Amino acid sequence: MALNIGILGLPNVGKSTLFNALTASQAEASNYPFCTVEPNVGVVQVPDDRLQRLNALLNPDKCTATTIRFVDIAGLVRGASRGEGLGNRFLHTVREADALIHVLRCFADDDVAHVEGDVDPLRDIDTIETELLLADLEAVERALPRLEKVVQTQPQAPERAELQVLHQAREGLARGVPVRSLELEPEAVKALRGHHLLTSKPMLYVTNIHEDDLPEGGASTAAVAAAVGTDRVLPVAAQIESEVVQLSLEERQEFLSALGLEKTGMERLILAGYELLNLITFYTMAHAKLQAWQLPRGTTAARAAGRIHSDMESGFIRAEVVSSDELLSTGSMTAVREKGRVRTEGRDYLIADGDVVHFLFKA
Ligand SMILES: Nc1nc2c(ncn2[C@@H]2O[C@H](COP(=O)(O)OP(=O)(O)O)[C@@H](O)[C@H]2O)c(=O)[nH]1
Ligand SMILES: [Mg+2]
Repeated sequence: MALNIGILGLPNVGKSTLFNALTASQAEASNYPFCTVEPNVGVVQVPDDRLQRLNALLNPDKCTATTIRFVDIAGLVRGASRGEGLGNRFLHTVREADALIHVLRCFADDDVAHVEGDVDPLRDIDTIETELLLADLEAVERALPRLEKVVQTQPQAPERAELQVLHQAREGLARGVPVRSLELEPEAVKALRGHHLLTSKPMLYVTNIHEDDLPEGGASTAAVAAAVGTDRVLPVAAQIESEVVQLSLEERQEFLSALGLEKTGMERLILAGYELLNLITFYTMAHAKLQAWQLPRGTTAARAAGRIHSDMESGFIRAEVVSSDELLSTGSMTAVREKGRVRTEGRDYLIADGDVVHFLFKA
């Protein structure tokens, strides 16, 4: 169950260039707005230093990193919610995403047409957000009549709460407020989940900048940060990134330092995605297989076991836990056991980032 991140934005902003840099695959990066009918999908291994060090220490037969699935979503233009461009076809792909990356064109290049005429990332945010808002408004209005009917005939029906939240969402959307900004109670968020509203998804903004504006991102990135919040913006020079991934690891590091960067755009994007979605990584080592797993922060041990196998959640007995820092500094699994550093935790223990976990369960 890889995390699914949709990359969207106006045509010619650099989505496919970024996608290529991320997946180092060969998605078509061309100058035509509607060239990609089938969304391009790439699965990327999450870079993880800790996993590499655990691998060196534990020497398993197999080592598996977590993955993120990126989808390059083409066809979003002004009027998409009314069916312009690829219209509803692309909206469907957006609905399936866990989170969205909005790529903003911040580079000037007369050879690359801009569908809206000139470079203006704040206007572009507005254009795309409007389409997403309109699509959500339509989805909510389509869902309301059925729920209203149910609640009218059965005032105590469980749909009552859902109806209430939908009204709240509609009211917000009509005022131009995305669902993610409505500050809904967790129960309300749950009630809305089945509607897959586009503006409820966490959104990260990537400003696609000229390399001269690295590493901070220049005036355009600052303007976007002021509008959406600093922690939701990541400056990336997509063109350069797509060249960086062609280099050997050694050359890459040299090239990045020359640009004032420590990590590639892919690494920075994945880290930002983890932050945005509030994810942690934990590890299991069983049957000589070391594996990293993604988890929302605050997940219990029993639920975490269920991520691996449903039998492990239903038959959960206990978890033996050691932090990877402890394990790495102590030097071996046997040594941490001898030192009594392996904790026994129950089903409600909240898994921490970096935990190495051994689940015991009744089969
Ligand atoms: N100068 C410059 N050109 C870029 C940059 N990123 C993308 N391009 C070019 O812009 C055009 C459209 O890029 P593409 O990734 O296909 O955009 P998409 O329509 O958003 O997928 C291509 O010719 C790219 O080479 C950039 O950072 N700087
Ligand atoms: Mg493209």
